[in-house]
Amino acid sequence: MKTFFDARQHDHAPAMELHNGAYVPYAEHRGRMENVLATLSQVEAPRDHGIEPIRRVHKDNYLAFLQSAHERWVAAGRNGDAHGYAWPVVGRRPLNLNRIDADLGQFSFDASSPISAGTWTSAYWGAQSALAATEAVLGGERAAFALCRPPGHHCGADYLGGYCFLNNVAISTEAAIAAGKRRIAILDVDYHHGNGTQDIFYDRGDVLFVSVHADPATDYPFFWGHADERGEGAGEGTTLNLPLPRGSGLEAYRAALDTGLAAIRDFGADMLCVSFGADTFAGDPISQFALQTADYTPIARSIADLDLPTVIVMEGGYAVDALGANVAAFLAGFD
Ligand code: SP5
Ligand code: ZN
Repeated sequence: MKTFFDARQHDHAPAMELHNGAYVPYAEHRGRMENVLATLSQVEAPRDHGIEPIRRVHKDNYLAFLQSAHERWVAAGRNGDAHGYAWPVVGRRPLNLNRIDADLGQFSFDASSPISAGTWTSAYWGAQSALAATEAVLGGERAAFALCRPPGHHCGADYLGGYCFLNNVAISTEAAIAAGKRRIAILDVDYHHGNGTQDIFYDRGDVLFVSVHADPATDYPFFWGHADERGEGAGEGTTLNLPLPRGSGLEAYRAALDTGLAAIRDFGADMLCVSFGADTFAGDPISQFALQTADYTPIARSIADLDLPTVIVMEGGYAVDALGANVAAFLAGFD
């Protein structure tokens, strides 16, 4: 399968993240990609599609913030990675305070996504990898894979979070619509709910968002991903959340996935964008499902059986030593 990755996606390198009240090494590190790259052959660098396809998803004030946040952090006399510590819980008034700490709070929803010097560069080229995979599929490939890092599905039009800065699957979706696709299904099979993707398309009737994930009653991101979130306005009924309990293995997973696949068939999509996270793996250090490496192939095969042109973008997966094998097992289902 055509696979896209740019070496500049390694530049994003936060040192630590807040976890259970202490700072621990950042789980979403470059070693993840190195493990995958050692497993996959024939990885291509994306061409530069520019900023316009990113602007279809993200607001200009957020993009300006993301590009300058680390420089402003350093200019304020700080060391290390930038992250917020104060959030406007009720609403987010566009106050334009021009204070780095205020802006970090305004444009994020958690404290687990530090911005390092290379964050913008890596997020930009990760999005370009997603656009290159989309272009390949629009050009006639049956499926293509974007090895996105940083991941994207937690961030929204104007906020970051969950290790995510630019929403790669949303950028792919909007690029496909701009190129003439009419109805797109997004299937999110990361362990965590794709709250940013859901938010971006919540009122859209032309984009179906289906997610199988850990019940947010027990797991991050807690506030989104509950089964009663079903979209609004023109998007009423085009969001389908299929939460599963901790400990779920292949049998429970397949039952939920089959429900999601049936919804995608009913929707009549002309293209599929998959947010693939391998953090559903039994050995994942921050997640609690029980899938095995060999399970990813039949899961992917049943997705491939939809028989839709398919863009696959990388999301999470933190069992680094197994990540390449898990990705390869998933991609094998499309052979
Ligand atoms: C894309 C994705 O999978 N994002 C997941 C974000 C989850 N963040 C909250 C969990 C924090 C757990 N920190 C564990 C650090 C272990 N070294
Ligand atoms: Zn995840």
